[in-house]
Amino acid sequence: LPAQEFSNILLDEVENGIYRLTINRPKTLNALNADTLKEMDAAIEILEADPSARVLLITGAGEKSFVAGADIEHMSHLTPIEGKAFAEQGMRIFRRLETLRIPVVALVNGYALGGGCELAMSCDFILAAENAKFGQPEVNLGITPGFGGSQRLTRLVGRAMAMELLVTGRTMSAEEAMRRGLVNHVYPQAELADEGMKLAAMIAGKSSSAIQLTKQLVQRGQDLDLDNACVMESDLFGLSFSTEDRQEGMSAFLENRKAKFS
Ligand code: CO8
Repeated sequence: LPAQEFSNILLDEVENGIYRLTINRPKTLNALNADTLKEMDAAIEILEADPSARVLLITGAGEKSFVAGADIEHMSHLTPIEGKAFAEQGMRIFRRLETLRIPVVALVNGYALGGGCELAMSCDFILAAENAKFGQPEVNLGITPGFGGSQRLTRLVGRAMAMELLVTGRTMSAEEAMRRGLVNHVYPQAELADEGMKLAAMIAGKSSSAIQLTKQLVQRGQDLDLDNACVMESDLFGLSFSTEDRQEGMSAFLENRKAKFS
């Protein structure tokens, strides 16, 4: 599916190598249905095929919501088997995002509930607007999280707080989410897009090979025991010595100039 045919999301290259994916269903507060997930999958395909891609920003259309969850209207018609398939579809796409070779930054401009919180947690960075709200309210619908929420939340905020959030279904302010280690920074809503671009530009100006290897270390390493994770680190450290960026980065330091990465 080419980007021009998307009707639930927008994908644009804001600047060289900086892509922005906007979930664009403001009438439902950007709820995720199967078609939206399919388009997100196609967008990831486009990014994977573009060697000049450096960073992906993900946000929601409008000023009120990032993503208010999986689409409840859509889910209300699903059989148990279809529900499982829907969960698997989301799970696969969020994992694909999490393991995308370039960094992914969530710009949470409002509600990040259920599937929205799960989407944000699959990103490498979360920048939140002051009015953002995070939570996994599935319990209030008589269901469990289905896009990885119970697992990623527990890894990010620890077991006790994950249990509290999942069992009560309560929402957290952006400030609380930052205190608990979910969010990197909180900004006034009007500044969120600019701050996202600043971070993206900083990432795009650095060595893309070093950043890609670093992402792999963090993403893959967190599920390994320390011995194997450290073996992976020394392997990828060695691999980074094979790059032109390593030559340029070290020469620039020794020659007292700013590095120009290719
Ligand atoms: N799905 C579908 N429509 C939605 C959703 C949603 N998740 N959230 C909001 N909308 C719609 C509303 O129905 C409303 O539509 P309409 O104008 O036609 O009535 C419109 O968006 C605006 O919403 P509200 O009028 O409710 O706006 P408020 O400002 O009053 O409230 C809230 C905002 C608090 C965000 C409220 O809309 C809300 O509670 N939404 C639902 C949040 C929620 O429960 N999310 C979790 C869903 S479950 C989930 O995500 C599971 C993920 C895993 C799935 C696994 C696969 C099976």
